[in-house]
Parts: sequence; C-alpha cells; structure tokens
Amino acid sequence: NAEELFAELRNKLSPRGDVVSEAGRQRTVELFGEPLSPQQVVERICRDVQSQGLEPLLNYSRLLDRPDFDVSDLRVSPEELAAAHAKADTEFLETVRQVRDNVMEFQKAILTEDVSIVRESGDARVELKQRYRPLKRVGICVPGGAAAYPSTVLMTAVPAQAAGVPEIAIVVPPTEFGGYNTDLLATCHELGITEVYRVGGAQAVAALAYGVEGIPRVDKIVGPGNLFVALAKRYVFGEVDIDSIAGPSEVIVLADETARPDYIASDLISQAEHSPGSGVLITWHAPLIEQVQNALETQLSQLSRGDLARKCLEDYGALILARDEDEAAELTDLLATEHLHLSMDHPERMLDRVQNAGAIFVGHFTPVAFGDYVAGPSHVLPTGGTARFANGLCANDFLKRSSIISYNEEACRRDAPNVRILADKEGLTAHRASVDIRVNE
Ligand code: HSO
Ligand code: ZN
Repeated sequence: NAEELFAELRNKLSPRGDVVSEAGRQRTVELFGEPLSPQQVVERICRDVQSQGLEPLLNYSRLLDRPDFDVSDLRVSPEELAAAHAKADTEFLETVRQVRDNVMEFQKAILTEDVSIVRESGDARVELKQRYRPLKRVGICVPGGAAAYPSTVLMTAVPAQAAGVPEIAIVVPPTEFGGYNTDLLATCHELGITEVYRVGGAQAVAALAYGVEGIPRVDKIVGPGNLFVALAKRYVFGEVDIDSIAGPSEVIVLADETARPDYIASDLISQAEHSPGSGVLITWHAPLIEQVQNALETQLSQLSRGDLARKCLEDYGALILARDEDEAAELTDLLATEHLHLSMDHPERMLDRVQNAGAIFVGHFTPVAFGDYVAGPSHVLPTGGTARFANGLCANDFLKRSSIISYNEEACRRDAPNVRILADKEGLTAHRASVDIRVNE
C-alpha cells in the first residue's frame, strides 16, 4: 500500500542535514564555549552580523572557513575576475555561453506579463492591472564546500538576468571549490557579474540580508547551500525575501520493462554523487531490480566519486518493486521528489498521473544531467518532499508585482455605496468619508 510505504520511506530517502552528530556538537563547544544546536549557531551569527556588520563577518569567516581570512579577500577584484576568464579553457567558455543562451531563452519565454482588465458600464470606467517589475538587487548563494559549481551560477544568475534584475551579488565560500575556483570566477565574468564576495555559510546570508560595510543589503536571497545557509535564509526571511529552501539532491527513476538497467543506474548514481544525494528506482517490472543492482555494482566501482555515491545510495537509496503501475505512480506522487525521470517508451501516461515533482525528465534519452547542466529550467529545485507545494527557481521569482487601480469619476460614484456599506460594518468612518467627499458635491 503506497501510503504505508510512503510513511516508512519519506525520511529515509532524503539525506537530512538537521541530524547533529556528536562531533558537530563538540565543535560548537570549541567555537562558542557551549553546546549549541545548528539553529542557535545560526541565530547567533545572524544577530552579530546584523548588529555589528563587517567585523563579525570577517571573524566568523576566519573561525569557520579560513583562519587567515582578511578584509582584502572579501570581494573578488575586477582584475581577478578578468584574469580567471583569460586563463579559462576556450571550450569551457563556449559551453558557458551556450548554456547561458539556453537558460536565457527558456527563462525569458516563461516570464509573466502584465495583465489588465477594463470594467465599463455607461460612462463608468475602472481599469485594473497587475504590473510586474524586476527586483532591484538580489543575492545568490553558490556552494563551494564539496565541489565547484559554475553550473549553479548559470542556473541562478541567468534567470535573474532574464527578469531584468540590475544588481546581482554572489556569495561563495572562501575555498578552492568556491571563491578561489577560477572556472567559477570565469563564469561570473562571462555573465557580466562583477559583485562576487568570498563569504559562505550563515554569515554570508546575514551580510546579504542586513548589509555590511562594502556589501549593500539585497531584496532577495536565492540559491542552494548547506544546513547553515538554509537555516540562515529561514532566519532572515521577512527582512528580505528568499527562494524555497533547497536540500540535498535526489532523483526517482520510474521505469517500465522498456528501460535499460545501465541507464537507470547511471541516473541514480549521478544524483547520489553530490554526496549527500540520493537515488530511488520505482518499477513494477520485477527483473529490473536485480538488473539495476548489478549495473550499480559495475558502475560504482569505475567512477571517481563511486565510493561517495555508494555510501549515499546505501544510506538513502532504494530499489522499489511496486505491485503495478498505479501503485508506482501513487508512491511517486507522495514522495514529491526533486527530479523524476520517466524511463519508459510511452511516458505521457505517467506525466498525467504524477503531479508532484520539481522537474520531470521524459524518456530514455533525457538523463537528469541535462537539467542539471544545459537544458534551460533552473536546477535549483524543491527537495525532500517539498515539491508537494514548492517550485523550482525561475525568472518569475525575481519579479514583484503591484496592482494598479484606476476609477474615473462616474465609476467612483457607482461604487461608492459598496464602500459605505462595508465601511459602516467595520466602523471605519474615515474610509466612508473618503468616498463621500468625492461624490457628495
Ligand atoms: N543536481 C543538482 C544540481 C547540480 N548538478 C549542479 C550538477 N551540478 C541539484 O539538483
Ligand atoms: Zn546534479
């Protein structure tokens, strides 16, 4: 029964960042003199940066990321950005440009447009409009702990550019995979991004939210990160806007008898290698389970990150044999996964049946890696079952809307009685007076 299976599986299938190890707790004692939960750590960091600005930002960067961190390390200079670009592979830059074009094309195509209606009767005219404008300034978090992610720059900054955001600030930890990674800096330069700060974790989120000397505050913070980044985004929400909170990568491959076990294994491993990450097969074709297991064995032993992926698949992966197609679809929908791969000759049926998934990859020749790297929709997607209600990042997340309301005199006269009735019910006499003064002349 899919409901029962779901209850058993949901928490097992996504790596959860909020489980605190003993070592983690010990570390907070070393750093803060007392045991603190991740939440408490984040609150402390955010409050310090809010009240004292640059000094705690530098201090926390020294304490948590880089002991010799200096204020001169904070902002990547224009010369460093240009130098990284100059020494990048030409092939790599060509790919960056192609992906930029793909993402731009798709993100511009989906941009929400202004809508207006006119309500007329006789001489009365009311015009109502919903108007969209880009946010002025956004902050983007790019991870830099376990791997370098130039693709994340593309998948976050280009949607913001498609929406017309004029100021984009990137924060990335001061690590070899982060703010010192020349491919990442070259990507920023190629996209025309000039504000790159080498700070990570909760301190970077707080700096973006509240502003510190040298980093003006932003209107919205987006992008993935570890637990501390996620908790900090939640903490500053309200002061600024945030996107949804992205956790570790995950994929469900839904496969029938037309699927190739080696393709499926490669998809499961590719999300698990993010480490943390997870991969789950759901099928109603029994022989596939063992075939995929064998393919996993073969491939894991050959890949450079095979050991990391193996550990993740052992901890968070699963090969699930559903009773039939219906049960498979129902379970998939309940799990509301980040990536869903429909590995079958006729995927259309399943597309109609599964409603909850961040991104859906259709058919044997659309591995998730296309969405991760090149297709056009952002790879920043809802994880951990949040695709039940949350959305992947897109250009529209960088727009804000205003409603525009315009009455002519005749319309004002016509609608005045409705205002009077409601204002009287609420006892708000000044509201009533504001229309009476216009119509009782
Ligand atoms: N699968 C990740 C995105 C990514 N993959 C970046 C490779 N690089 C998030 O869903
Ligand atoms: Zn990926």
